[in-house]
Amino acid sequence: MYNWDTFLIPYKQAVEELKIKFKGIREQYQKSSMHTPIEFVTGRVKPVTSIIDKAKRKNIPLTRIEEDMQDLAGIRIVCQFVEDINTIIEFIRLRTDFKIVEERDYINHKKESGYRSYHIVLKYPVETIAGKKQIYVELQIRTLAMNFWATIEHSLNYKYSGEIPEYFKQRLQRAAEAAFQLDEEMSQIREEVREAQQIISKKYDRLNNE
Ligand code: 0O2
Ligand code: 0O2
Repeated sequence: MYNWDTFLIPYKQAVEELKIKFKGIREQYQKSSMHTPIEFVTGRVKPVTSIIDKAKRKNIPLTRIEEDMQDLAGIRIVCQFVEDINTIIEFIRLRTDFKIVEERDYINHKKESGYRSYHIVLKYPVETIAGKKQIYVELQIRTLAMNFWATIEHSLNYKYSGEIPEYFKQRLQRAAEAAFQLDEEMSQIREEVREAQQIISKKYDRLNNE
């Protein structure tokens, strides 16, 4: 019997550490006068049932999971504007606490489903009682609109066990285009939105300091 709890400890730790790091960045931006490119950060370790399902689907033997399944640890960074995604990517490329292994641009090259997101696979060092262990972590960076679409599509995929009826698939593709248009529209008025957000944030700071 495979001891999943023990196997997943370093992944859990990596998710917790990276969540703290990215939330820290968000807080620093919030306290500065700059626009915050991170709206929120979530993280998860892939549930064991999903690991087993994916391993079966992709013919990955259990002994190869560590190497061949790169999203056991996942971090999602959600932004307001598409431009924020580039800011985050540039920022991640400059960091020295992990190594980038691969980048997948599903924003300029959307998936057939309509899915858009920017994926970065990292090798992240975790300190364990047996020494340093390098593990893969998948970062998904996307806008609120992309996240909305992906969340809905993910639940439909779950409902239909990955076999969404053609009729819904087409509607989802259209919805993905609508989300893309929404991102474009928002980008065009982003300076206006940013100024409004700065005014609100200054007002809250003043109230909190009174
Ligand atoms: P704050 O003040 O926003 O940082 P956790 O263990 O709580 O850190 P977890 O379990 O990885 O987080 O993920 P979870 O619970 O899905 O969400 C993490 C954070 O993202 C939570 O904030 C949520 O409020 C926030 N979040 C999730 N979905 C949305 C969303 O659609 N919109 C917005 N604005 N935020 C969202 P924190 O970390 O508790 O607090
Ligand atoms: P979950 O439930 O999100 O944890 P794949 O070959 O597609 O299985 P691969 O090659 O490991 O995946 O990497 P990829 O495609 O870069 O990233 C896979 C992850 O991206 C998925 O994880 C999803 O989180 C997300 N994703 C990719 N395509 C879609 C899509 O069409 N719709 C939605 N909603 N999400 C997508 P998992 O393994 O599906 O699991």
